[in-house]
Amino acid sequence: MSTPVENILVTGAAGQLGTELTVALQQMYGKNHVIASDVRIPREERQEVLGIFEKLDVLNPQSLGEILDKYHITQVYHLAAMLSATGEKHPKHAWQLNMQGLINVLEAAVEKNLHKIYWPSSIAVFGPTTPKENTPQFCSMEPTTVYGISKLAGEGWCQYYFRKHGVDVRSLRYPGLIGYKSMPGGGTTDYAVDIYHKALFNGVYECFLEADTYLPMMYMEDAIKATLDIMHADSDAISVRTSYNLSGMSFSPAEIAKAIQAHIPHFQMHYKPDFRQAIADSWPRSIDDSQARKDWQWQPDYDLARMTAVMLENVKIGVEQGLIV
Ligand code: AKB
Repeated sequence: MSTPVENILVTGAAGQLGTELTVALQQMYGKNHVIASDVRIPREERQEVLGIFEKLDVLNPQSLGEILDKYHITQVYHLAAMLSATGEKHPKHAWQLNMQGLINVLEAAVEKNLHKIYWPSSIAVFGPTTPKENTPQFCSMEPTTVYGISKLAGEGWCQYYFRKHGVDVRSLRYPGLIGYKSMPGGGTTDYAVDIYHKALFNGVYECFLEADTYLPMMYMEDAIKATLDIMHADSDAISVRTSYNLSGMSFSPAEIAKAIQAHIPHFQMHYKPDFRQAIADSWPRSIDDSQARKDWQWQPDYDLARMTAVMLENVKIGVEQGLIV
């Protein structure tokens, strides 16, 4: 029996994760089977990377349905969302986009009998009443940001559609994601990407978090691996239908600065905390991801030192050659 052809739609494909995930999916399924979409038409360089592209507002269920039909889509990686820091500036729109967008995709999954859905959650689902160190899979969750509230509610919706309608939706609680191929936008963990650019080209960085603010983080290659691994695991192995804790590394701004100074000794860091400090303070310092390790054999490959070496080398090449999209 031959395996059915999978046609994949990625929403929010022009974002930091979407850009890299789209490329990884193209390598796995073939360029003609991956349709990138975003609410905005990306710059030409990024469009070239994304391949087949459709402008799509996930808040419009009719447009979503038309694209699903047009390309005979069988799986959706639904990434379109507003992140924590921007969400605090536009709380109602963040709620609408993050919640209604997800519900539109889950409804379409039922109506069109889609094979699988991927939807990212975040460490933002945790809050001040959550244990900060080695945060367990199941614990008190009282998020303080609109983004976190929407992710926690979204996890509930995913589990509901799985139980009630049998939608095979899978999800990971990403920590801050760090990669060199594309820039993040609107998150509290974004400093950990920006710092490499400023270290290389200015020799100094002003950090919007305090020196000792530990946060869970992950190198992009690990995040892509985790995403593809959970999506390819046997359905029976997925015991968590809300979202899995996922851990790569944890570090503070002072520690990433020290890791950079091992390569660029004159690099200087200054601290000027802003409103994002309160968001970071409400999140865990480290994550227990033993359930993911047990269920689908998750294991990260990168620590801070290894990631820093790769980031410094590739950000330099990327910026000089205009490869960062
Ligand atoms: C953010 O900072 O908002 C995101 C996240 C941790 O989900 N990177």
